[in-house]
Amino acid sequence: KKETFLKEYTPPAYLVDRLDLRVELDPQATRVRATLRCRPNTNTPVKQPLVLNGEQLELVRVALDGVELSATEFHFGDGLLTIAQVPDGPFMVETETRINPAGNTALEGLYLSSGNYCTQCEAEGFRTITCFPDRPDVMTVFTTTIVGDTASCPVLLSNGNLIDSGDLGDGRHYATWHDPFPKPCYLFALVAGDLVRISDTFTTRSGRQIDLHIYVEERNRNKCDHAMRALQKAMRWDELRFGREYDLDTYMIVAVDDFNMGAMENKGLNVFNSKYVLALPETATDTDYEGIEGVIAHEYFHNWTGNRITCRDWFQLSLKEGLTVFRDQEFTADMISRPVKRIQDANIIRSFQFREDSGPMAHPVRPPSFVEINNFYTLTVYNKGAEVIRMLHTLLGPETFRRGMDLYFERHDGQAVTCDDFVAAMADAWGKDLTQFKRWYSQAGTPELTVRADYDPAARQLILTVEQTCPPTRESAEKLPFFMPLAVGLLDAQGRAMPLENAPDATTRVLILSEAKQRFEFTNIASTPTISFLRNFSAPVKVRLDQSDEELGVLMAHDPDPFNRWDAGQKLGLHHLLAQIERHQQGQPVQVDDRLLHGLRNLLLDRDSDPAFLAMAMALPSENWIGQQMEVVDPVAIFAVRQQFRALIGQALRSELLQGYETLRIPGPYRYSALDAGKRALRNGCLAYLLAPPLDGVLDPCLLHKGVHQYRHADNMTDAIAALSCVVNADLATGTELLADFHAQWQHDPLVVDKWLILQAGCTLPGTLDRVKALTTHPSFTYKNPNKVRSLIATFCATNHGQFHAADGSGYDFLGDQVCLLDPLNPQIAARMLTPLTQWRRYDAGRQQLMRAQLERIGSQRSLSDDVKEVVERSLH
Ligand code: B3K
Ligand code: ZN
Repeated sequence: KKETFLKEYTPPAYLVDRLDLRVELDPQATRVRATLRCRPNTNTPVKQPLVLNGEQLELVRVALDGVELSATEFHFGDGLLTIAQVPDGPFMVETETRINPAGNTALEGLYLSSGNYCTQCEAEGFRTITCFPDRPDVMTVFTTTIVGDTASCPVLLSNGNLIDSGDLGDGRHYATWHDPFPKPCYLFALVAGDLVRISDTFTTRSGRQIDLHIYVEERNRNKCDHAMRALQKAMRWDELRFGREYDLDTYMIVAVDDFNMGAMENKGLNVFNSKYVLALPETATDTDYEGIEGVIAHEYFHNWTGNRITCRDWFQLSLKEGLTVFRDQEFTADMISRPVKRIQDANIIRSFQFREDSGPMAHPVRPPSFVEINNFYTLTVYNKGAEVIRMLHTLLGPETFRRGMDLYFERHDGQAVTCDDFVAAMADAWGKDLTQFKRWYSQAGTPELTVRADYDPAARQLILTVEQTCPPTRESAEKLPFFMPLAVGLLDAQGRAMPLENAPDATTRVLILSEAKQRFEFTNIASTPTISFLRNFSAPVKVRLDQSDEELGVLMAHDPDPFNRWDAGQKLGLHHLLAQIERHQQGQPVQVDDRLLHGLRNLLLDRDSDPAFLAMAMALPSENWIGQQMEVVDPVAIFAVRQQFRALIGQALRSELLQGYETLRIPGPYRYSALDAGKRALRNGCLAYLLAPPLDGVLDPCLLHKGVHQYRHADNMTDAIAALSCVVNADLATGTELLADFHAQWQHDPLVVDKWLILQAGCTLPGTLDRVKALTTHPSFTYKNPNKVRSLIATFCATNHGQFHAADGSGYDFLGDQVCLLDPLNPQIAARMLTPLTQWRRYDAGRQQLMRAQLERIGSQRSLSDDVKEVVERSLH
């Protein structure tokens, strides 16, 4: 594949108004007949040949306006079907192709999962089903007839409305679906198989009744309640918050076990990874419940942001993804807790997106080019893209932002548009120019702010001087200044919020930074303030602002902005962790500072704050975030010191932790609610500190017993897995025994088996790599299922830093092997697994060399996928 460039975009030469598909299912030889009603696009002046995409399919027949074409009248090869001579006006093309769903392990296009047929077409999978202009700016009305075996495929589904069905008398039956909304082919879906249907309804605010159907395998019939409730909540929320109503009469969700990502928003027929649908208290954790609610909502919200208004080309991916992530974040904030959700999302940006932004895969929210688009479904496009939308929301304010959204829907419904179109609607609603703001779409890298505070008591004035820089990235060495909102508050020595002039709520001022260096004055400031900078993480940037432990203590105890209250604790933790990592590297013993212990003790004694917030405030900064503060990342030292901190904190705060553990117990049976989930998180956080293995290696047996007891008596997966995880990471013998028990109990449930794999791959006791290697041949593991691969391989390579980064390179060697093994099966997953190696430049010379060697080894494989090749090449050059 060649690199594709945004600047080379040209409109399609031909449009397809209607597509009639007839798909006759067969595991090895599915026959697809397609009828395309085409017409020249008036936007393209010169007459051109008709070029359709078509890959991995056998072409049986091509006809133009009813006449079969001879071999000289068309060309089929290199992924394209070209017909040189087509009529000037509208015309009809028919093709017949044959495909092999059973042989499709890449899980793109039409494939089988547990014997059921399903499809994944985004981004460019439709071309492996039939010949078609596979680009999102060709929007077509689809009519799809599916023919399948009556016995093995009682259910036949596609987008839109069922308009016909019947028996063919030969052991087969058929169903015809019509989708009245023109759509790009990436939103096409087909599902066929032996599934059961769970039904409910939703009445829209205009009084239309929508049928809601969730299709699952029989064994999962009882696990869909939470997903159904989530869908209803999302539908209501989008009406209330954004005035958006559902448009078809039926909304279908299908859960399959084999899926490359979380889920897919196909029009009227979402296909989901079963991980984001199925839940029972005894099989799913609070985190799973929250994830299901969020992903169901995300896919539902795409119906307006993605489907009704779609992307002109794949460079505009963030148009739908950044915006839809913003929408699902807002939804979850309303469902659980706004501050907690904000902290989670900011953590994702800082721990993972910042790292992507500083590595070889760094790209702007709108990438200027790509080889394999599947490699650009990234944290930058999704999560930084959502931060960009959030900055607009902060700049415009909620009402103006809503008017901007309304304008966007009004102007572009039914169109395939660009990020510029979206920003233009916002600019018009605001009445201000957003040209500079759009640099967020074209410049990669994380801006770094250096903040200086000068307080003049005589003048009662504070001057904040903010300088912004942005490191060079592949697409540009020199960066122009970004335009961003900086929310700032000031606290006095007692921790009281100081009144501010020009602050909408009197205590938080939103500064607008647009220059490389800018001064901001705060007048009438009575005493030396403590600065609460970047409240609510108002821009996705790194901040350098010197603050003492005392100042951080004030913020930690009193900042009315929950994000900064949490962040002050993180900064305090970070400060001490980094100091001790340096000591550790010099061979000195690790100590935990009293101020940190004091802060943590206060959290444990806090009976007023939201327990979910306290649980996050209790957690030490992630290994990834710590690593980003270091010139040369020392993953083993980071792990060791952080681990020792946890053990020392567990010892020093033992009685408070035990007390927290006892008092947070929730009476009665498990129920998923944000409050209960928060309590469980805090209580299990206490348990994790108590069971953190101490330096001398012997854990108090009575503490270990608490973990075993909780595991054995839990009535829900959240508490069971939390306890099991503590035990597995504290004591090898007991952990192994409980893991065997867990497997015996749950081996029939694939999603629970994933958890069993995750615990083992994440185990921080020595020897994990050997156990992971052994598990690759365990009957409960298969390379063909992406969830299994992520659970075992990605958990070890991307989260078990202490062992993956073993100085002898054994972890890197293992990952090299795994990528080579996966690439021929599933290139998308293979390329994802590669991520940890892309970071090689961040480590010491020895590790750099070992990681590089693996990249080179992978790169030298014969017949490497475009997916893996692109990541390897960008990483090495
Ligand atoms: N749009 C899909 C992702 C498709 C990924 C293709 N490699 C899910 C989502 O973002 O909602
Ligand atoms: Zn999405």
